[in-house]
Amino acid sequence: MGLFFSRLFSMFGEKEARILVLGLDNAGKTTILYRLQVGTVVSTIPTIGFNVETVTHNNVKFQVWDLGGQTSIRPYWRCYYPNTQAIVYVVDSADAERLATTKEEFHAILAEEELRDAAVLVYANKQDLPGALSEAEVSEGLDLHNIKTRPWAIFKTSAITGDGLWDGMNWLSSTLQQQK
Ligand SMILES: Nc1nc2c(ncn2[C@@H]2O[C@H](COP(=O)(O)OP(=O)(O)OP(=O)(O)O)[C@@H](O)[C@H]2O)c(=O)[nH]1
Ligand SMILES: [Mg+2]
Repeated sequence: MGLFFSRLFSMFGEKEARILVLGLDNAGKTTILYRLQVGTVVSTIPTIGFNVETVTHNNVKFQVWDLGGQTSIRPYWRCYYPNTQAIVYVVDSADAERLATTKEEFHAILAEEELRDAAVLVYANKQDLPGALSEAEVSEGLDLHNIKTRPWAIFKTSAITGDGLWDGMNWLSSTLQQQK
């Protein structure tokens, strides 16, 4: 039945995509999910487990999985890897101290066989905070330019003001629509 509906959707041009929102704890993942889904800033508590919501944008129906980023729960991220079309990797740009840690987690994700074909959208989040690293600094910190085998992009965002979030989703929807 699920397959029937997904075929029916694709007949009308709507694509479905399963995406994972990953990143260290406190990066802003849950705030971003609900900013996209309900359009407002909700108050969050650290995620233990996951939140999942549907966001439809530019003819793509995204099933968005927001996973908890605390050190002790990062090992469980891999349980969610199968059948993932894209990773949204969220960085707290105001947390320069943990840039090396977030790079390490990011590269572990890129090395996962199950995620080999997943597109990568990076949000350099919390740009509204004074002293936030620039998009170029986050890009360099994550060594993004060495990614050669899959589509990737970085956008500077603020989940509080909403700036940049939809620019990233525009990129993601057009990137996924180009894939079969
Ligand atoms: N100033 C500012 N604060 C933000 C932004 N995004 C998120 N926050 C705040 O950062 C804190 C953590 O946000 P969450 O969305 O809960 O972070 P998370 O990545 O889901 O954290 P875990 O669930 O623990 O992995 C909250 O107090 C948010 O309001 C942003 O763009 N700017
Ligand atoms: Mg969360």
